[in-house]
Amino acid sequence: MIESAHIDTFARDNLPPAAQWPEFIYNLPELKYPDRLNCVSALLDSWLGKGRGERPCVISPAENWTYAQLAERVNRIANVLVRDLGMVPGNRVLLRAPNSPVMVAACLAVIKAGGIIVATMPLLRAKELTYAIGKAKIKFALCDARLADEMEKAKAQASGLARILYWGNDAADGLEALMRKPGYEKFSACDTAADDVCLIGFTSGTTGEPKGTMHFHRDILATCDSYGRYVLQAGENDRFIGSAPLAFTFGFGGHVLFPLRIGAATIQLEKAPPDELLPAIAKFGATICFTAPTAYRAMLGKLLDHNISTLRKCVSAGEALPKATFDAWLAATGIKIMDGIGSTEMLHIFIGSPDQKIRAGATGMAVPGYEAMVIDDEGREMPAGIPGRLAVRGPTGCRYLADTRQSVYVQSGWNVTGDTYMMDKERYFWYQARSDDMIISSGYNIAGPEVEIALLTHPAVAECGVVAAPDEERGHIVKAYVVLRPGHADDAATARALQEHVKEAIAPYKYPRAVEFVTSLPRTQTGKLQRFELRRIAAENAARKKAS
Ligand code: 3UK
Repeated sequence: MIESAHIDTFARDNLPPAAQWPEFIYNLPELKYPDRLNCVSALLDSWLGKGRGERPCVISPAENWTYAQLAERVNRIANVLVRDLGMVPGNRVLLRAPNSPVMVAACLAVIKAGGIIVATMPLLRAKELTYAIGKAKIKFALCDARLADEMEKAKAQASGLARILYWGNDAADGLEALMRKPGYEKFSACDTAADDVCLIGFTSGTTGEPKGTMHFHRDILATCDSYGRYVLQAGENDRFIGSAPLAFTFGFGGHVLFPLRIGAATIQLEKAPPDELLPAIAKFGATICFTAPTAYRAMLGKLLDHNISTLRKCVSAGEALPKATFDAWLAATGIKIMDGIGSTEMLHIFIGSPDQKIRAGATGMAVPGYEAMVIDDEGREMPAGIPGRLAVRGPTGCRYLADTRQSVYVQSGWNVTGDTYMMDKERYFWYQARSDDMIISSGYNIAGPEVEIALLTHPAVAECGVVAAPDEERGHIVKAYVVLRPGHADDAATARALQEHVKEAIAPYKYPRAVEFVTSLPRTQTGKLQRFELRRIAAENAARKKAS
């Protein structure tokens, strides 16, 4: 271990025991980082040294900053953190704001000063904030003043949160006022170790308490130098846009780390639902878009109203990208959506394909720098063509903050993501389902997402979720919750048409025996379908029917 710069050793003290770490591999020359490394020096300050300080860096509806302007904001916030708040290296700092230039600067400032960012989704409530504050022993928070309510409630409930600094309210003791102090324009980066923790990302916690995943300075660069460099292959003139909150590592990587690593520009939108993302792509001339499959689907119907001719690459992650969505987007825009599976534990995408190698319907191949395989329940590697559990390792990996679930995600040195995959002979990985989304009906194993993909090829279907519903006769049956496109009747005839459609698309025994029409589907703040919620509703329904 390299000597840490952390004075507050909490993160290091709460790393999982060495025996439970995944194996890390650094098999690309780019991944051999120096022992002393502050990733913000590499992402931001290095560009000023190379005379590129005047290049556009952060673009937003309200203001645009060059690299030099962002660097100065970062220095000013870092000085406030250290001199006014008394932050020391290793302290955790909670960040609460919609995506915005200041949010980007705040994240980088904490890391530059040797702190650890804990970014939180704007929609989180006091209860969830309190959990993060307690779990990560957070002392300081930087918060957009518009989100003060829940922040103050959390402060009242949580112990240990010493100080919240707000911005955006013109307060005399607010962040901006402190930033203006003379002498704050310069700040030399804390001399952190490459393996000092700089980010704790909480998982969205679909079941159980959220887990805090810990990432080092070198991990931040490693995701840029593996996925960013070899799969995304963006250039310095690219303008990145996207909808994921920076608190979701998909968004932090996609719209902050990847552009900064190559000297490109990032467009920060506070809110980017599909009907705002399209005009923003047109307005700001975005060239690379990061968003979820549902957003691509929703944008499909509105493409004609916007000129998005600047767009050249589209990345999809968070959920499987159905082939129907890939095909329709390609037909409408000429762009092949780059599917990629990533996770909070792995920091970013570890399976995906560069443009030239994309295969419609497959997630892709192991990202250079990563190794992936499919294993059986005993951990044995499965040959091509047999579905099993996905296992990966590479330069990033799972290290939970004080959590016994570490040994669930990491088994024999491999990160086991909880997804069922099949690898083909050419080493492309084909998504089947989350391992717990497999439906067992009359002894058959049916992957809910496979039925969803089949349903989505029917013109009446806008969105759908397929889960197991309890059934006396068969144990469980396949049940589809369907949101219809406008102009289709939510009646028995449509339900039958959808059932017939599935029977023709995939093995007939997989068809949904029950179809229920709904107006929307439950989703997490990261855009994922909450199948467990649908399962709960389906179970409740079944119980009610039985009782009546
Ligand atoms: C699922 C996918 C099929 C899969 C994430 C890119 O989603 C991210 O992180 P989370 O921790 O969830 C991880 C889980 O989500 N998943 C993600 N992408 C795909 N399933 N195809 C995909 N393309 O179950 C995985 O285990 O919220 C994604 C980058 C950073 C991220 N944090």
